[in-house]
Amino acid sequence: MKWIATLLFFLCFSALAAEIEVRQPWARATPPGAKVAAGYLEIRNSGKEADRLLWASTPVAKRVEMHITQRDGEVVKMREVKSLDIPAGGTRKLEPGGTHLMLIELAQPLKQGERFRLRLRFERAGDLEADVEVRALGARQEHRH
Ligand SMILES: [Cu+2]
Repeated sequence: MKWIATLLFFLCFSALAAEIEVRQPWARATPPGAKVAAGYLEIRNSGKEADRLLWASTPVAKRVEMHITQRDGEVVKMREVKSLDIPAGGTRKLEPGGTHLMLIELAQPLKQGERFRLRLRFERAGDLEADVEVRALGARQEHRH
């Protein structure tokens, strides 16, 4: 009986996790001495319920924040948010000039061509890991804090 319960739990959990898919995770390479970097990815939710990204972490930085970008006239400002909604049946894009992950207090600069692990925690789907590719320093527009 006990193993059946365990098996059911495992099947339910893996079905749920499969509803969230992380696509094309990447980060911009950083100049020497830089202490922050931006990370981008697409989160696809194929489930019937909305989910939320609650937390992220990586071995290459002390902490990871979720930032949204707001335009106020000529000024572009960034603001930390505590979670990101992922609509049911939708895709949330984190991209340059918009919502992004901010890697704070990098252990060392990110070099083009390197890869690192990123762990993401979702309210419903639980924990997922992504393999992030570091792209060229000049990739797309510049982004300031
Ligand atoms: Cu930011």
